[in-house]
Amino acid sequence: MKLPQLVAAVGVALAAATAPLSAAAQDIKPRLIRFGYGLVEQSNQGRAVKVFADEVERLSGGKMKVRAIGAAALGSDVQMQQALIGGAQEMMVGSTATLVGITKEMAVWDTPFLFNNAREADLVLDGPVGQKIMDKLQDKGLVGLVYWENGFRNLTNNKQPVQKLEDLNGIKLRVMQNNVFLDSFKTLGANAVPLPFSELFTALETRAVDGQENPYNTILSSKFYEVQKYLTITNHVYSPWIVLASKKWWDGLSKDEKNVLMEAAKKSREFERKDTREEAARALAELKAKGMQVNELSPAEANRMREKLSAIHASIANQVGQDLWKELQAAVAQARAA
Ligand code: TF8
Repeated sequence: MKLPQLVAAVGVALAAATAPLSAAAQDIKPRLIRFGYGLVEQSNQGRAVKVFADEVERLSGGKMKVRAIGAAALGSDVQMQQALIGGAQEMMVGSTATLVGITKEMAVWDTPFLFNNAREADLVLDGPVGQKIMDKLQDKGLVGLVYWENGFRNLTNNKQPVQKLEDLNGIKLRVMQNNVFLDSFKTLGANAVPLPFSELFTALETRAVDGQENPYNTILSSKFYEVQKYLTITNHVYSPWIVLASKKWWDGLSKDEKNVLMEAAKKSREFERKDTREEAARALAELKAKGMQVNELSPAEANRMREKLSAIHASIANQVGQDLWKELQAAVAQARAA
């Protein structure tokens, strides 16, 4: 190779490396992506969907457009998952917990007290075990792109402050639609009722249920403080969200188009986790200012709750298989030691 040719070749290689997504040169068609989500636009979920949409548009040189549709206007998590599987909707973000009926392995994320902090969650979710579980969706017609943070869940209700385990007796508590959440709260003595998130506010308002559990962010953005008096800091489980695409649709995309979506998804993940954690750090004070009565559990009561809930572990392990359960435990131990 002569010197000018070499210089040219290096130049091309450099250009490719520094601008891997220069949209014009790529195999990208005009695409309209309907992206559904359950929370309101003014929420950590809504803000991150906006970041994803902007990134997709930027990286594709304006050819790929995301139409973000929030507040469950396209349906509950479960309804949207079905629309993705059927190919009637392209993308969504929602709770991993609502996917357990489709991919049973997703139940591992509902293990009470699995993670001690968000750092552990990030390491395990973004590591090989998180990927392995995400990949299982493909057999069911869904493609998982990234996990976002929903967050550590806390308990609210309208009956009484929950100071001890026994205070849960008789509380009619809305839970997410899966057996782990149902069993967890039955084990704790609550009267657990599965309901889609999209029906929750009304159910609380009309007192069809007494309480619910969600991260501070959601209690704030969904205005649950308007219809709930008591908040108990339980941090009983860390919930991920997952960004999903319809496999039927995804399989018809070019490599470049898939890259745009993956890059944008990763960017949105970094934004979303940071934004969620910042909001969570100030949300409790805001909820108090809005009139919620907040209490912590004494260490002894928190331990009783933990111990009761460990009874659920064996059934989750049975459901997802002992091998995966062991892999998960090893990954958590590794993250904890890191
Ligand atoms: C729940 C979840 C919800 C999410 C959301 C609709 O309680 O925590 O916040 O599923 O995507 O249902």
